[in-house]
Amino acid sequence: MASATALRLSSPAALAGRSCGACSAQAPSASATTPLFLSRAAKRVHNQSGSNFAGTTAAFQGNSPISSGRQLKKIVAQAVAAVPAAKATQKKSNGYEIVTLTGWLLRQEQDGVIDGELTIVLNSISLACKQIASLVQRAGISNLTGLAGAANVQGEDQKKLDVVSNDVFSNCLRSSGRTGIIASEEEDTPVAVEESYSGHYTVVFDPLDGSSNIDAAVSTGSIFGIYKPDENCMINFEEDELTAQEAKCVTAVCQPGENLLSSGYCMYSSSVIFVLSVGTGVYGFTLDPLIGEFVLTHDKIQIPKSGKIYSFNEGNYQLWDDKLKSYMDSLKQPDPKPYSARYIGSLVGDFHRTMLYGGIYGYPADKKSPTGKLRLLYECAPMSFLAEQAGGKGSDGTQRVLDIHPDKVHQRVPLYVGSQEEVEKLEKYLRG
Ligand code: FBP
Repeated sequence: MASATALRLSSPAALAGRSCGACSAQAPSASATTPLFLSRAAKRVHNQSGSNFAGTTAAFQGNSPISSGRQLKKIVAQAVAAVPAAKATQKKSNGYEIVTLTGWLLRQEQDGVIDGELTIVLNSISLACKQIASLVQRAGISNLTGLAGAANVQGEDQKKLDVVSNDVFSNCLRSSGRTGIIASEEEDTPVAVEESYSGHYTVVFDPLDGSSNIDAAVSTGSIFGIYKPDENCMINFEEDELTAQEAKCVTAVCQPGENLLSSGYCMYSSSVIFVLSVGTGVYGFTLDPLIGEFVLTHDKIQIPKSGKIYSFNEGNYQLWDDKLKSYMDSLKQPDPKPYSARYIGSLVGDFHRTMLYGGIYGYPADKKSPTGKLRLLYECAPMSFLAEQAGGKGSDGTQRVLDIHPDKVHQRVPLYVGSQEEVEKLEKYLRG
């Protein structure tokens, strides 16, 4: 720093016409009383406090001559304190600001929560959901209702829209170039993606859940889960025989939900809502059909700790074991009011309501389905990941669903998911 004496000698003229390094504001024409020293000091205060140059210099006018560095520091501190703090240049909201899913994902990427590849995979999934939303909404007028005339690996008659949604989902994931292995509820075995360019994420999905509701235009949904690529399961298409490939694929997808990086669902109902988590809470985006974008509408969803709503297919009551029957009977005791029953028969619709209102959704094991009906990989694990991210719980009645290590791709497990206290209450009954 130049010594005080040198600066005192410099001519005010030298100052004239100089501009501020920070905001290029013109330095006021130097007057006899504003040596260079002062203007440097003024510039520093200006840069520090963001106040306008003129205002800062004025703050110095009454302070010359300066004899020491210490005196200068004192004057700078006073000046900073004296200069009215510039109003934070808050971008004036024009009321049109929206946070789209793409924008939100880029934000997560910038914050290092996810990488660029995962952003692309999630964007490709949201594109698939937009396509399926329009197909579902027009199913009745585009002859897409009814059966496809084939059965899936679980022997269930596939709906036309099951098959079409599966194609849409697979195509979007493949063309993202960032998926290594994909596994669908509608496909017998997971498949390795030859078009994989980088990222090589493993994606499991139920392209259209609640298909029994499609023809009645009652809410349905798509569900997905994303796992990080498993180095040991990298497919070498040149060398690996098909069997070796398949073996690696099965290994890659048979991971406990605990390893999920992200999961979510898209609900096709009165609104089309895309809900996901990338491990930092749960967010919901509603499709704005006018702009074709998912817009943030549910910021950091929290499942209420308890909720007096239960969602079970009580038609199976007689097939349940006694402990579960006594749990169900307890919900109907008026203390003071009994629980309310709500059951759409579509996991995505029933789960979405449970996320927002609280309560419990359950699909138990019973004499007809001894291991339950819902698939661990495509339905139970992704929903339990979301429930936990929203402060709720996902259980098979005795353990955390996310701890279950799948031993087959289409494994089924009982599912109880929703408000923490409600799931714990059920677990207590089942422990007896
Ligand atoms: P799909 O994936 O084959 O549609 O089956 C799942 C599901 O439809 C869930 O969405 C729903 O909660 C449950 O099955 C309904 O089963 P049920 O008709 O036996 O109550």
